[in-house]
Amino acid sequence: MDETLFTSQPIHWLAENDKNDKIVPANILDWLLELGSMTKRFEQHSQQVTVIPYLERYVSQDKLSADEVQSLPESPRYWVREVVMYGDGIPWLLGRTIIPEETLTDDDQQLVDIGRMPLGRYLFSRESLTRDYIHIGFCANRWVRSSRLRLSNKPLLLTEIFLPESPAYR
Ligand code: VNL
Repeated sequence: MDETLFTSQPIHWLAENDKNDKIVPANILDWLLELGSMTKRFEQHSQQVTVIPYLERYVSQDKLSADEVQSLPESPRYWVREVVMYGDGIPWLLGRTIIPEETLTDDDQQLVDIGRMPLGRYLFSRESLTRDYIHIGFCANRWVRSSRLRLSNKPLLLTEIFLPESPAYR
């Protein structure tokens, strides 16, 4: 299985100076800069949030985008997880997570085995979680964000595309 949910259109990233409400509508910005778990935020807008993994496998660096290569240390293998997140059965978000193999030590090896558990439930329960940055962009006419996080200082990269039906656009 070589398919990705993230191909067809390139993501355009905004410059750091463009992260303001003159460029990005204020209600959208508030979603994109959310510091907590997107699962929890979505739960405030639906009865039930579900996650269906679409792709979960190790890949070599040549399967990553140029942005991803730039954002993570070189590694022999990376764990890639792509999911669709639904609010009450409606697709709200595409999530892509890239984890260098070196990040998957000790407890954090569980990350390859979380299945339908939303990733945020794991990450935001870890005391060792820190964030380096959030980048904002768009892809076709959907808003996107990318966050580099660390578990005990070991990096991972999350990219989230907000689908048209998501409450971020209301
Ligand atoms: C997942 C869930 C990933 C929600 C996400 O962004 C997200 C996941 C990367 O379960 O993999 O917002």
